[in-house]
Amino acid sequence: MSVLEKISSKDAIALEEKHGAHNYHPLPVVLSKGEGVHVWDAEGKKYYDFLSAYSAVNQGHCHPKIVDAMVLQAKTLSLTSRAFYNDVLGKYEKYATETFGFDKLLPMNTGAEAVETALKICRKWAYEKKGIAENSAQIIVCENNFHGRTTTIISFSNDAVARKNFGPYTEGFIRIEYDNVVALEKTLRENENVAGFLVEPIQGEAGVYVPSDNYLKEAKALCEKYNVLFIADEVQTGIARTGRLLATCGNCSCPDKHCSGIPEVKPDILILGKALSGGAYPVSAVLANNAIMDVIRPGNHGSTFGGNPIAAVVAIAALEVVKDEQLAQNAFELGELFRAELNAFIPTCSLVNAVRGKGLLNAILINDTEESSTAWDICMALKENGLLAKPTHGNIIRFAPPLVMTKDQLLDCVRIIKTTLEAFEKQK
Ligand code: IF1
Repeated sequence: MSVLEKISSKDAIALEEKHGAHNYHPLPVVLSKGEGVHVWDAEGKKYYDFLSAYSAVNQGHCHPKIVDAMVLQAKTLSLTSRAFYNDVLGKYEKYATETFGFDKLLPMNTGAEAVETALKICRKWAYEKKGIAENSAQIIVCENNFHGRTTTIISFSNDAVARKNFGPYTEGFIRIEYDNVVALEKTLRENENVAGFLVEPIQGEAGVYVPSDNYLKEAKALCEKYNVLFIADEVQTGIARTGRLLATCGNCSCPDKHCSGIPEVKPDILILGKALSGGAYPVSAVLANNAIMDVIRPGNHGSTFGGNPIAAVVAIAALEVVKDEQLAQNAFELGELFRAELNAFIPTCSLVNAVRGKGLLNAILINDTEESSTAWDICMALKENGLLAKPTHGNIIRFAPPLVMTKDQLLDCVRIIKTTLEAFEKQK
């Protein structure tokens, strides 16, 4: 029997249970195929994917343009390391910096690595450009942040499960309330060693928490006033997810009509990951202008895989798909429709308190406690009815389908969500 012989969902789960570390508690569904907005389990049952690998698969599963680019490059040249040049990295860097409006890009692989990279750049900038005394730079972060899993990143998390017993923790971070410019100004005023402010434009893990309208703009203005770098973690919100190319959309050149006229918040440092590759490959990046990025010199930072030829062509293709298929615009329009449909339904259903979000990054708040299993139980029922979503906390369900969804498909999904909630309410 070969190692990859076809097995049942039950056996696949048993194998992971026995041989894999138990660092996740997945929904009991075993996926074996994906195409566009759909995935299929090992028994052939078809589902709508309403998680999109936590917003990595914005362009849809196995997008042919991205897959073709990847396969061709994989057959040509996959990895050189940065000890040598390769003939596609520069093309990608030019294309991505032009797309997002920055001078330079530093390529990494995962979101957490890109966040780490941004923190290093910020600290070095503080010592070499701002004139903060060595080892005393502080970076402001927000309560309930999620930026990844490395030792430094969990050091400034306040999620007990993510950080307990992983100490000692990295110093140099000040945590303040999210969506609170008064707290930000107070911290900036009282501490002259602040180098940067790291923020998610919408807090994903916190339950798709959308800040007040002017929060990011005002926070950016405060950062300018105090000569502090505004660092936007758009790993989850970026690449059209929230109905614009970036949730902070500033000087971008995307053709999306919803992008113009929206208050510009141009981060000093932009962090991207996930959908930068359409989920085909781990590709992340940090973007900044020369005055900041030029503090990084040979030997200061790097990665064996960062900027490899496959990553470069995959990212180009993934960004081209976003532009060609106007995914920001589609996410904007379908997001409005989704929230309108659910807002009309919520008064009729005692199980759901609210829907919130932007573009196709949304969540419903379930009328139960954080400790309850209600959101999980509803996700199990949704799965039975052909739609996959995952709770974040016991009483919040995140809804983030691929952005290549059509209006008819979205309405079909709304129907599944409504009928599932209605049935669940009756049986409770
Ligand atoms: C897990 C959440 C999503 C991110 C932001 C950096 C990273 C992430 C804003 C790190 C990653 C993921 C990772 C995944 C769960 C997840 C998540 F629920 F925890 F919050 F997406 F909503 N910045 N988010 O959201 O990127 O290193 O993973 O590539 O289980 O850790 P990564």
